[in-house]
Amino acid sequence: MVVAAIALIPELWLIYEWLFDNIGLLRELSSYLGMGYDTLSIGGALFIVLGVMSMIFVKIDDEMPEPGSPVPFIGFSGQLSPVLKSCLKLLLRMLLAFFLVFPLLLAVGMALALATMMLFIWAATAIYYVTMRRHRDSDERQYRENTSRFVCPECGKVFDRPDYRLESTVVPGLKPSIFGIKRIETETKTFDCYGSASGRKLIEQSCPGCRATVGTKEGKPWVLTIAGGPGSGKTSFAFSAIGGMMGSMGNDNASSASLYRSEDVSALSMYRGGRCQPTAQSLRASHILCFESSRFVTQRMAYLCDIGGGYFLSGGSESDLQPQYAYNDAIAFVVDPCAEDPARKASEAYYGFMERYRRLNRMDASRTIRTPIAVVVTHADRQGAFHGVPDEGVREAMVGSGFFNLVNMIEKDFSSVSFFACDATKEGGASAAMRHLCRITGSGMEDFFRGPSR
Ligand SMILES: Nc1nc2c(ncn2[C@@H]2O[C@H](COP(=O)(O)OP(=O)(O)OP(=O)(O)O)[C@@H](O)[C@H]2O)c(=O)[nH]1
Ligand SMILES: [Mg+2]
Repeated sequence: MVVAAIALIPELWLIYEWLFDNIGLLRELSSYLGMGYDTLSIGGALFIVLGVMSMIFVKIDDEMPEPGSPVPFIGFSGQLSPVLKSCLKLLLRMLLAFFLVFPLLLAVGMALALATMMLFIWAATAIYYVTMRRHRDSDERQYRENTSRFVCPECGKVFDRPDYRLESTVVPGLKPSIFGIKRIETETKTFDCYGSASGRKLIEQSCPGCRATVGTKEGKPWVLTIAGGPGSGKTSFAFSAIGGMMGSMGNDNASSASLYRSEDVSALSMYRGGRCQPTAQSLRASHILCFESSRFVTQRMAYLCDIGGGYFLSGGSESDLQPQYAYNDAIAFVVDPCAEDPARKASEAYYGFMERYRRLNRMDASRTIRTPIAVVVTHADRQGAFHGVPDEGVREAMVGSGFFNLVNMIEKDFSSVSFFACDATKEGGASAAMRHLCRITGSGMEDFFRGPSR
C-alpha cells in the first residue's frame, strides 16, 4: 500500500498539471520531446497507472513445488485464482510492453507514411515537369518550323512571322512564354498559348506590314512564280495543278483544300467548264491554295503567282516588280508550242522575265540563279512535236523544234532546270511538274499534287 501511495504521487502531480495548465517540467519535457503536451500527460499517466496496477495485483507465487513433494489438493476454486492472476499478469505485461514500444512504432509508422506521401508528391511533380518540358519543346519546334516565314496573301510581302490579335492587343510573333506552354503574358492579360497543332494557329493573325487580317492558320507558304508569254497557258497550268490537287482529297491526301480568294473559286469552275480568261497585267494575282492534312501540324499554302503575259513584254517600272521574285521557292516558265512563231514569243517573254527578276534581286547576268525552274510546254494534247513525248524527251524535242536558244539561255541562267510537257486544260495535267518542283525544294507537298501520268 505504501509503495502504491508513493507511486500515485507523480500521477496526481501529472493530473494537477494537466488540469490546471501549470507551466512546469512536464510542459518543457513535452516540447523537448517534440510530443503534444496532452499526449505526453495522458501517456505518462497511463504508464504510471499500469505500473501501479502491476505492482499491486501482480504478486503471484510463481514458485514451482519441489520435485517429489506431495501436491496438495486445493480444489478447483483454489486453482482458478492463480490461473486468473497469471493471465492478468501476462495481459498487464503485454499492455506495458505495448505502451513502451507504441511511441516508437507510431514514430516509425508516421515517418513511413510521410515518406510514401512525399514520394508520390515528388513523382507527380517530376512527371508534370517532364510532360510540360516535352510539350514546351514540341511547341517551340512547331513554332520554329511552321511560322518561320509568313507571306501576306493581301500585300504579297514576306515577313518572319505573322502578328497575332489577342482581343485588342496585337502581339508580334506570338510564341510560347517562359512561364510554360499554355500561357502568354501580354501587357494586359494572360492568354492560353498552345502549340500550333491546337490553339495558337486559330488565334486571329494579321500582316505586320499592311495590317490586313489574314485567315492563314500559321499557313506555311510555298511560292511558285509562273512566267511566260501572253496566252501561253500560265493560268491554265495553275488551275490544272489546283484542280488536280483538290480532286484528290481524302484518303492519305489533303483532308481539306480550299482556295483563299473567292474569285479563284469561280475562276476554277470556269476552267472546269473549259474557259480561261486572260489575266490582268497590272494585278498581282497569286492563286492561293490552302490545304490541311494529318501529316502537317499547320495549314499549307501554295502561292501560284500568275500575271498576264503582256507584263513580260512591256517596259514595266520599279513599282510593277513582283515582290515574290525575291523569295519564291520555284519557277515555272510556260511555253506554247502551237502559237505563231512560238520560239520568238517564248524568248521575248523570257528576256522580259529575266530582266525584272534580276533587277529585283540585284543580280547581274553573270550570276547563276539557284531557284529551280521547270520549263513547261503546254498544248501537248495537240498534234505536233510534243504530242505523246515523255517528260524525259521534252528538252530534246525543244532543241529540235526551234527552241535551242531559249533552252540554252535558261540553262545558263539557272542551276536547276527540268522540262515537262502537258495538256494544261486537263485537271492534274500540271501535276508532274508540280510534284518535281515540290520534291526538289523540300516542301513536303509533292504527294498532294496528283494527276494523270501521260
Ligand atoms: N488545247 C490546249 N489548250 C490550252 C492549253 N493550255 C492553255 N490552253 C488554252 O489557251 C488559252 C490561253 O490560256 P491561258 O491559261 O489563259 O493563258 P495565259 O498564259 O494565262 O494567258 P494570259 O493570262 O493572257 O497571259 C485558253 O483558251 C486555254 O484554254 C493546253 O495545254 N491545251
Ligand atoms: Mg492568265
